Amino acid sequence: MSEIEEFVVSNVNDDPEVLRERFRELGYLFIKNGIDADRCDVLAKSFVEALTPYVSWASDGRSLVSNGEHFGEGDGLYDELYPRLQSLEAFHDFFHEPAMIKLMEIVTGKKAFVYPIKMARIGTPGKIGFETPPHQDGRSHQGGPTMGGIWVPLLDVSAGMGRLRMLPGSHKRGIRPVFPARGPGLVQCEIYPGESTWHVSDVAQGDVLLFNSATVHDAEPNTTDNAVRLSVDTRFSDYGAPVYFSNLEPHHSWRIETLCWTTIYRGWNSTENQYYWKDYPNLV
Ligand SMILES: O=C(O)CCC(=O)C(=O)O
Repeated sequence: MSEIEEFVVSNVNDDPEVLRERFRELGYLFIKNGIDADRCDVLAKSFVEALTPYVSWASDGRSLVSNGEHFGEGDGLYDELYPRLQSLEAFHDFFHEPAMIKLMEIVTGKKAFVYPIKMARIGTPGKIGFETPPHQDGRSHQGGPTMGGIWVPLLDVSAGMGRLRMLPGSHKRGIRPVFPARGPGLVQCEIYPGESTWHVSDVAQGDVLLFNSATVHDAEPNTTDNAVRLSVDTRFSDYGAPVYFSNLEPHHSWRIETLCWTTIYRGWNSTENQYYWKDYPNLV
């Protein structure tokens, strides 16, 4: 039986050494109002436009509803819609803004390198059992101990909508064996005896979660009638750490033929965040 505690809250202006020590201890940082909520709002609006008519604004104008067909990663409708999100320049730029890099550098204590692979998550209801299973990004992204994950809700996420959960301290026990599972990644890692307390909270637009590559995390099921959870995430490391080649390709490009950088970059205004990793010194 698992128990739930709220995330330990951090603030971007806390002493960086205190934050790093907390990260070392818990394996994650939950930074309240870590980035400007308006930036999330702008990106959410572009996403919703791209997801029309399947996802639209609820009457409160601040949350989303699913209109009809529910879909998860790998479903036909997902494969049709996902390239539209991946093609948005603002989505990729989002993680290269100075405020984002600053958060990553709290963790690394050094110059950060943002992974090229960027993930957008559209959590519709009606897909119970297909939510993100407990996993470690160190395995899925072949990342070393200094790789981290950064996850940002583009709109508020409350209980029932598929909140992201962290297993505090789990990073201290290394990369774990896995077995097949449903949901993103298709594998689930072992949870060891005694690991029963998870951390999770309602999160607001602009909050940020940063987590160690070995921290076990998963998502709760979206049990709402029609609320959609929208979030984005990527990986980062200290500049110079090895970056495994699969992270240089667009998310889901291994399955969706139209997902390649040439197609994604078509229509972008700037080349600044295109192929920016070409001179990275440690691609493996
Ligand atoms: O948003 C999700 O459901 C999955 C996110 C995740 O697992 C990650 O960012 O590593």
